[in-house]
Amino acid sequence: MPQRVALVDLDARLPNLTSQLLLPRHDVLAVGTAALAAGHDVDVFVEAWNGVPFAALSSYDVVGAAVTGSNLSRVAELFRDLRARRPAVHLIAGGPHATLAPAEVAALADVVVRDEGEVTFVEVLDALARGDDVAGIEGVSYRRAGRVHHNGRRPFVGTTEAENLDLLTGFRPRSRLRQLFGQGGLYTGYASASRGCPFPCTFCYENMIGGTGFRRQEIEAFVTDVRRKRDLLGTRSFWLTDSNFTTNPQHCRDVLRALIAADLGCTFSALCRTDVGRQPEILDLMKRAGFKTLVLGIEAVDDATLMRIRKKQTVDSTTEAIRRMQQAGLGVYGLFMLGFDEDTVDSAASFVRYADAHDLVGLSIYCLTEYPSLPGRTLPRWRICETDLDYYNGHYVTTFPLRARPSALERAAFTALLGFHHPRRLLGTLARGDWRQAMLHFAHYLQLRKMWRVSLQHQRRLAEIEAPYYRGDDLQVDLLRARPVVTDPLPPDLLAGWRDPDDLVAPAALARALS
Ligand code: B12
Ligand code: SF4
Repeated sequence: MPQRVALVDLDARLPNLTSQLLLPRHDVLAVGTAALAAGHDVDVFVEAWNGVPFAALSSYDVVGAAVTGSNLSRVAELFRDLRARRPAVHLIAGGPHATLAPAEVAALADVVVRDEGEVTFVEVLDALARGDDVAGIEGVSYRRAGRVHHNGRRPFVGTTEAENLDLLTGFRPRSRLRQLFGQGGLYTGYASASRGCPFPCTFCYENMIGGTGFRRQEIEAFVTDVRRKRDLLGTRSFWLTDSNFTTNPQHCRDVLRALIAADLGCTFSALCRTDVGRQPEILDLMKRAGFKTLVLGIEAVDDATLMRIRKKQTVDSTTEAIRRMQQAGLGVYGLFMLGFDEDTVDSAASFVRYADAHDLVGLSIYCLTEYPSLPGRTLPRWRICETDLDYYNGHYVTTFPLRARPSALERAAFTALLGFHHPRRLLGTLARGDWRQAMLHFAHYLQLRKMWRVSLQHQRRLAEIEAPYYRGDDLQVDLLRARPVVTDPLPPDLLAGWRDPDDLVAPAALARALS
């Protein structure tokens, strides 16, 4: 029997630097398209596009939601409310945080779909329709008798079909003025030419979510996706969701040639690594296909840090790549990471100096993140200072830096970002006739002011949390180890086969001995 399904994409509670891009934050449309093809009756609600009809959701058999760290509290609230209103509704969670932390997400959903949703979600729907258990379905986690069970991982899916935009029930495009003044941003299209990231960077969770490796999307479906979204949204501005658009140079060239041939009149931004600097043909094709900005993971401006975080690039190779992208007529937007043990309050300013020296069109600074419910990766879990996931969007400091107080590091990050995107720079960019960059600075500045107001409160909260742990700017490591903020041990049902050799959360006996 077909299930009546609603798939929901909720924005995060706190503003972040990409809030102005009005688009689904996760690919619920891909999941909905697969469920429709399997014969279910599906509606997709994207908060930024067709809105979420909260009151009507309890009339569905199944409600699925995408979960990131930063929107988890909103999904939890929605699911609690739906459960109270209609106990029989089936609540399914998927998306990146459901993949990383299924035990945590299983506390709020009946079934957690890990990794890609297209095949697993359909199998879950079919099982629900038959009244069967999900125990035999690969790629799901669920609670039974007080314990979370994780079924085996499902192999990644290959090519998927172009997304069905008719699923966006009730979507009425708004004028650009209503988008800007009513929603604080502009519709942005998105599409992916590939999935997966084969790189081992320690600080990034992408290689654990999208899966190590590389899967190409079928090119015709990709171009169809762009065309359909352009026509529906009336936007020509696209964000490509590939973890790294140029991972496979041959596929990348084929995609770019197809975009040039389709002549869609769209502009694109994509995430890239510095390797693209060694691909002059790709850079040339990008320019011809309508690429304006490449978003480059620069991360750090010293080689020791880059080596330690296994980024597999050097400062010199980055600088050379930037030069070549600019020579090809492309703007470079830099992404930097803050919070490594080498970092001080001056690190954020050093990113701005680097960005200025190399004429970047924009920059974003992300604070190193570890998750309270997961084993640490770059830092152990006992280095976490903020446990409220609403702050986990990379802009707020959530770990204890070794050589700076958390509140001071967060202030330094915002000061640097606000300085780089300050309106005084508008004059220079306007004088050069660069409207696009002037708009970017101005939009970032407005958004950063919003985020700064949140940060001021957060800095006060951090100052209280950090007070006992610092002498001057130095973290008292032994004290923190003895009395960490995160005290819960990792649950035994964390995720099958994933153990943390570095989980140093202080045993109670050690804490007592030092108190
Ligand atoms: C592109 C991208 C964006 C785009 C989103 C555009 C879009 N529609 O994808 C933009 C730039 C807007 C963005 C913003 C942010 N992002 Co982002 N983003 C990504 C990136 C690189 C790719 C996402 C993607 O499209 N993947 C391809 C599609 C097919 O996968 P998907 O969206 O995950 O959906 C599949 C499955 O997750 C699952 N699924 C998804 N939803 C659901 C729902 C149900 C019910 C089911 C069953 C299944 C299911 O099925 C889908 C199809 O297979 C990922 C990294 C990655 N590789 O996933 C980071 C990533 C998801 N982002 C992340 C973050 C932190 C952010 C920001 C907070 C950053 C910021 N400060 O601006 C914001 C916040 C977004 C928000 N929630 O408000 C983190 C999330 C970490 C976490 N633990 O949750 C990631 C993992 C990056 C990282 N290295 O840590 N992001
Ligand atoms: S930082 Fe970039 S290259 Fe490294 S794992 Fe994340 S997506 Fe891959």
